[in-house]
Amino acid sequence: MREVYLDNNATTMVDREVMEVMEDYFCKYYGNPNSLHDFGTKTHKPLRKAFDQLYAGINAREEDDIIITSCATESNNWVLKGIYFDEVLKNGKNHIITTQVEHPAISSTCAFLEDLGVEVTYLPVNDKANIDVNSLREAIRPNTALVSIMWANNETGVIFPIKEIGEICKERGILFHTDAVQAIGKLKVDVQDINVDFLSFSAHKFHGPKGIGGLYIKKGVELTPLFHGGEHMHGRRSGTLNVPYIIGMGKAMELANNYLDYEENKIRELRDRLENELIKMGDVMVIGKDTQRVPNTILASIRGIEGEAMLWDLNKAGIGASTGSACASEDLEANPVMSAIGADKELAHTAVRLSLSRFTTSEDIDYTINALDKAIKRLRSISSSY
Ligand code: C6P
Repeated sequence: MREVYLDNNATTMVDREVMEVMEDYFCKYYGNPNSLHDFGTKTHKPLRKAFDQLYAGINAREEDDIIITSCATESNNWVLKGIYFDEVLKNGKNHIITTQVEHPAISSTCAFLEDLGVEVTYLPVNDKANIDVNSLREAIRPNTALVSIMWANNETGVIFPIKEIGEICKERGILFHTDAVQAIGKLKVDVQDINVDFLSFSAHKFHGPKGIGGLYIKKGVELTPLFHGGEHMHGRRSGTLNVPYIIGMGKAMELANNYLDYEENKIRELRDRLENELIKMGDVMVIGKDTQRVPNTILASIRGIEGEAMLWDLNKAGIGASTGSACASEDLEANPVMSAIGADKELAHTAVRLSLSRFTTSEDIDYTINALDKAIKRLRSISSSY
């Protein structure tokens, strides 16, 4: 049976080229980069190269920081909890603005901070699954410490107006963080083109290894560390560097940027074909269809069919998809983004997310269209609500 992986917003396959550059740094050049002997110092050059690839990948300046973390969840937690120390406790700025559709790495951390007395405004999304910058303008208060808004939504793929948001934050003198996990490798991410103070990313979303990510911090911006210890990464995040994974993430970032045009053209074309054929199957609504979206993502509501039932049929056909965020897949709550755009409970339970990558082929799409058609016919024939 053919296997088709369409859950690339959850995680991606590690690129073979990434595996190859990592290999030697497990058993051959395994020294601690802080050690003075050759085992340690031999890691310096490849690490330098990896950092250069990361800086070039997001167009950071030499004087900015890119701090290695274990994943975007850590990067996001660090920004919010660091702001709690730096702005809430020290400066009495007690207000954070975010959206109703952030990943739990933001929303759960905000809920945790609310328990500590921080006020959080969750901006709504409109029926196009996008946010209205006027609602941001209206939400800003004199004590707003931080705006944290994702670059592209992981469920719908909708691209938020990050440039405008950055300008508003600059005008009002407010720190701005963006979770760019779903933007890297799908869009040009240029930290000099937008006013952003912090930007989070995770390597496994762009064909790098799991368990490594980063936080860009603009030159001169303070952020109290979460990890104190051996003063690694200029004292901003202590802990021995994960040499092979950093080297892999650097390579993955370089490749992600090399493939941007391919994503924008070929992957968008495959995504659009899949989406249009799905819509033709009837009573299918694509969330954010007329909004700017990353090229690889479809979040569709297929009327009369529970998302989980659809996943089951697709899985039996060898196709991996999701009903939304992978970390929410075990609870049977309705898709939270569907709820945020105002879908009723029944509709919100019909969400299916299909996300492609540069390894998705035209044959994969033909196969998926056929499997979707069969699954929709079968499931609707036994549905009590269709
Ligand atoms: N989203 C999804 O299925 P980690 O797990 O730390 O590498 O990435 C967390 C994360 C943060 N922000 C965004 C926008 C994300 O999409 C994710 C991961 C996956 O949508 C898994 S829950």
